[in-house]
Amino acid sequence: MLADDLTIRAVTARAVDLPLERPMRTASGFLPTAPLVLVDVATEEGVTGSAYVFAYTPRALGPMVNFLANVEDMVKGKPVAPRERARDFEAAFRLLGRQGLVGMALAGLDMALWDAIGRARNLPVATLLGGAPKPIKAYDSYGVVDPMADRAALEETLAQGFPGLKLKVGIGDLEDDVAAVAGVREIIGPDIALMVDYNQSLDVAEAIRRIERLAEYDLHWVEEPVPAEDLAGHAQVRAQSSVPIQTGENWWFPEGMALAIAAGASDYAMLDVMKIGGMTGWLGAMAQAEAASLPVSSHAFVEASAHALAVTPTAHWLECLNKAAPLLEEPADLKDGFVTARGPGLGMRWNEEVVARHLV
Ligand code: SMN
Ligand code: MG
Repeated sequence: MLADDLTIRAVTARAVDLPLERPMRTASGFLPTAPLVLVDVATEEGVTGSAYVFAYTPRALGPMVNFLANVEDMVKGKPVAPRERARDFEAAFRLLGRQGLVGMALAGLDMALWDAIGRARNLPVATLLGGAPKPIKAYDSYGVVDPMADRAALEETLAQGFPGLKLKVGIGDLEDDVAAVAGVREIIGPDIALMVDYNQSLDVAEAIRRIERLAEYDLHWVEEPVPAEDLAGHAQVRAQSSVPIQTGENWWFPEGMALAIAAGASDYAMLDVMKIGGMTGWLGAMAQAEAASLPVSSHAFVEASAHALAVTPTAHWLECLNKAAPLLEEPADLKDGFVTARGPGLGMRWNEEVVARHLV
């Protein structure tokens, strides 16, 4: 069956709230669970495409599920052509704007469409996009870390062969950051890449002060030191920082990335396949990154990002933050700290028994 034969029959969205194996504390809030919207697009031909998006808070689950139910009639009977559907949505929601829950929900639909094409052709999405699945260097992503209490977990990360590790900082004062970073660096040794994430919690002056102090621990990057939308602030911090600045998980669509590049806001780009506009949005973003020589890492969404990074010319790191793993028949293919995309499609099939237990 060829993908151009596929016609959308139905869109189903379900909300689940999944306990996290490692609940995540950040300087901008605590995430005890993973609130996810599962999107399934059924076709007339019998193939179903599936993907999930991350709502950050269970309060956003209902509106996203409702919104997807409300757009079903816009795609019903139309071809499974993610770029065309994206254009339709762009036009239909021009007045409303797509940032926020609308864009997040539509990204789930976009990824499910790409998945359907891959399944119909029995090819991984990475292959559809002109590449092939390949191992992508991954780092293990932590929340706030207490080096003493979390020692066993950190040692497990090392035993798994991860070449990098990220922790959240900024929840207390600079001395708290130093204690965490120094403690983790001592446990992991000099050869593992160590990243820190402030989750937008500082102002420019404080960010410059803290980064200067933390630099001696050989940080691979400092992430979102100031509010994500403060592009000029990020550029100011970057100009004063000896550590590379990472931002991007809160860039909305490729257009948001273009503004950040123009502002010189970041040394690296961390794309969130949801906020950047699904796989279709990622393609626009990765072309900008190539033109600007920006190394691209992924944010969450391990399974879809492994496909996206496999075709990204400036691919850098994959964030291993495996929020959906328990819901999947087969979890992401992680070996020796590298993740390889799984097909066909995006390679995700729901474990319906687990889904049923966590439906909201
Ligand atoms: C993050 C991820 C998931 C939820 C909240 C924050 C994050 C990261 O900033 O980089 O992992
Ligand atoms: Mg982050």
